[in-house]
Amino acid sequence: MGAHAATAGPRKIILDCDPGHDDAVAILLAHGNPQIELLAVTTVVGNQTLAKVTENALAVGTIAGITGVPFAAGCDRPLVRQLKTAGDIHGETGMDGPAQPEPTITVDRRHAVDLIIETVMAHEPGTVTLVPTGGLTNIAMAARKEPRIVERVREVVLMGGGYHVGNWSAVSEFNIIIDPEAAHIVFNEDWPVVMVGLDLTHQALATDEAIARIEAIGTSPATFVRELMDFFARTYQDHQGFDAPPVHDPCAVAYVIDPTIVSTVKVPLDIELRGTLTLGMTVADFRAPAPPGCNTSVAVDLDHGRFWDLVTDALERIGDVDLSATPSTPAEATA
Ligand SMILES: [Ca+2]
Repeated sequence: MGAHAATAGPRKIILDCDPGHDDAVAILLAHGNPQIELLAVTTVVGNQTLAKVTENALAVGTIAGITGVPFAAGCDRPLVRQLKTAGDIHGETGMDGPAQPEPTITVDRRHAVDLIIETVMAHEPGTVTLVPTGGLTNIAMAARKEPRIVERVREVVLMGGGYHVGNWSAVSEFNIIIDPEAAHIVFNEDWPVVMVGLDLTHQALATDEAIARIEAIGTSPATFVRELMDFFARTYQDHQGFDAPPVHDPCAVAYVIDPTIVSTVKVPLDIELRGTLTLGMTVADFRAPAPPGCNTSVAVDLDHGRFWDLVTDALERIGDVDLSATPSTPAEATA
């Protein structure tokens, strides 16, 4: 894994997300882990409308006590297809369950696509990793608007797809099927792509033991995660028949932190755009060893214990966050 030995110090990431219960855990893991430097949080339509997932991202940033990190909203519809959202799994707000605080973070005025481009171009080549945990609309748009980001990005570590399993259909996963053309762009650009798909994330179950460890932390961010998981567990039980919910998105962050926790295999990957049964399938060609120059990989095996150690450790480091502080806007209005 030469890519991981290139630079010392924390890994710089842009988290492009659609919170989303598991996106919320991804934000908390990225913020709380000292191996990660969170450069920006960008939002894209997906689990719910852009307005809702952006509000949720700001709420998570507030709960986590994140300061000095820009949060920007991106594309509000897929490139080609009609909008699909996932209210059955994530509820009416996209992050149903816990009460949400009034955000103390305001949204950046830049479009997420511009913020991604500006951030990548402002850093040394090979130092910024993109971590998309929603549909790939913003990332595809950024690659088209400023093609020079492609050779500058260190790698794209995305949650989406699956080489043996789907969740939206028999073979397609939600983040890919909501914008397959965007996924096609991202998977075919000349940058390293690591697909952390359902094959891997279905191993990241929020078991009773994992939740008990988080609950025992006793801080407001930990309680928030426990309440998120209570809701997520019910919808995953009702709609997908899982005994414990798979917490997909932080697996991509965990790979960036420590690739020994999320092992990968190089394999050619492409996106099906025309299948009547297979639209949005991430097609992995395992027939032979990956050819030279293959720059796509799939995540295969999760170390479940060490994954939850990372999440627990991040929440412990974040500690308690005072949510009683009045949002700045009303105070300014009366001043
Ligand atoms: Ca997501």
